[in-house]
Amino acid sequence: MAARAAHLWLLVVVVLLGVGGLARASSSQAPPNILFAIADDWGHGHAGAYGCRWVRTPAFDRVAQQGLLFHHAYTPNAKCAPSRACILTGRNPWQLGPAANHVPFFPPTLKTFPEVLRERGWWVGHTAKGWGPGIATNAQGRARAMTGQAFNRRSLTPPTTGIAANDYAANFADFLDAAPAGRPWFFWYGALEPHRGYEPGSGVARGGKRLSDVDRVPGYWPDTATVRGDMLDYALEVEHFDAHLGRMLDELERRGLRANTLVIVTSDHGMPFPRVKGQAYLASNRVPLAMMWPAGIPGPGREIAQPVSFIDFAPTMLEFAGLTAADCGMDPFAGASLLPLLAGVSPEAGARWRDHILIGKERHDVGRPGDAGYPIRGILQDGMLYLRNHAPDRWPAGNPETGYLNCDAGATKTEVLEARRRAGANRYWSLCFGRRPEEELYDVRRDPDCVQNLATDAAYATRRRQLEQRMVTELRAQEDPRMAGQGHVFDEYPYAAAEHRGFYERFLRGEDLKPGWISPADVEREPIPDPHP
Ligand SMILES: [Ca+2]
Repeated sequence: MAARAAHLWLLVVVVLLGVGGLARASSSQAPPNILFAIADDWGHGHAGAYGCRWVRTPAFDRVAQQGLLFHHAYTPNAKCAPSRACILTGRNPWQLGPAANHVPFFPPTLKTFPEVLRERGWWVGHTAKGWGPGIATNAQGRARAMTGQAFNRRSLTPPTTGIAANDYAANFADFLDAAPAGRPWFFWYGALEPHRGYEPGSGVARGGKRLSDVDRVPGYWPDTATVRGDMLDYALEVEHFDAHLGRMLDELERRGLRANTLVIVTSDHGMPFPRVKGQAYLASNRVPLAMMWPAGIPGPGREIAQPVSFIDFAPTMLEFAGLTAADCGMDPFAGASLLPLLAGVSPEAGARWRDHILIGKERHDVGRPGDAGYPIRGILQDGMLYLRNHAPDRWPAGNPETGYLNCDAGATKTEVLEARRRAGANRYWSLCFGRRPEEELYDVRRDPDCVQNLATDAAYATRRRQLEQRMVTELRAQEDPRMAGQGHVFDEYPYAAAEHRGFYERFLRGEDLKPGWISPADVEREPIPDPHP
């Protein structure tokens, strides 16, 4: 079996080299080992390799310099569980049934690529956060190891009160120590940073940063010391993730594994700040991505401009293993193998690569009547982002009277909520928490913050219609239930955490539901006049 996989992999390389006319041939004789490093809530651009000065990421930069840096990598869904489900299955959220949602019951019939690799003899493990939050059991009701065996025994004294005690790099070393000789391995480094909460002021006090280091505050938050400080606390947590990645790269070097290990570094979605995580704007879905594999990726230091999606990872992994989805019981992929981009983009391969990205979301957190979500579908093509809000009467970040549950508590959220309470209205509050029109259209090259909606601008009418038609055509081909008038199924799938199911009604009846991810002060006590725009 292993011999067959290696043989197929070589064939793939030979074919690609033939097509691409590459600088040098691959020396790979076997599938690579794979280190998949995924931060929790780290936004695109916040790395030295992207030119950022206020977040220092020497390990990520090293991977980019010795491999590839991707400029247009996206998750289809900017929330932990659905984003990770897309990675693991190679399918878009609307193709995942209940797993489109955050905190779902993951369907027992939906297989993940690490489960396949494990079946085929790979050594598969993870540390900290794999898929989740939610509940994943097999048909017999037993817990599934969707990212392999857990390695969490090693701990450390965390540098701040907001950082986890898991010694990720030491746990990776334990995984390598336990790896059987002669078998390829796959390791999922699922850091818990830079997820909230943060130690307030830690970016300055412990990171030695200055508020003036932040080169730009996005247009949807006020540029205040509080917001800048919050951004620096986030930066410090990104640096913790990166420091452990650096130790893991050193470990590979020490063990002589560097050459034939594919290292992938990314994040599940954008930063845990208002209007980013949990939404569908450019900063929500665009993620950092770098890959390195000295023995297999020619032309180190290349930068990749093609749009890639998380649905491309699973097909890539199976190609390394010499398998197809049909071979191993996975549902058909919506994504495509990244091998043509890894091998070098020939004009032919470049022309064949996709020209757009589809995004979309259903229910994230609870907090609306009937546990309803906030359904969005979107398409990004040629620098334009088109969004269709399928239930614009609902509140995009959750209802005010339950505390906007799809936005984690933090200093920036508090600042924006307080500003509206003082003045009765506030531009930042409207952008972050207010209701939205049915259609949105942004020129993301000129307006990366997506604050100038062009959907009703006559000059863009043709473009808007083209994008909408393309999006609907693609979604129909992918059998999105919402395109067939069946979108209600996503609201009807039960929220897996029973203690918070039916949240809205129970909270308003006065039950103490302890929603730990928001602050009691986030809850609005007075009705908010916010007519539908
Ligand atoms: Ca996350």
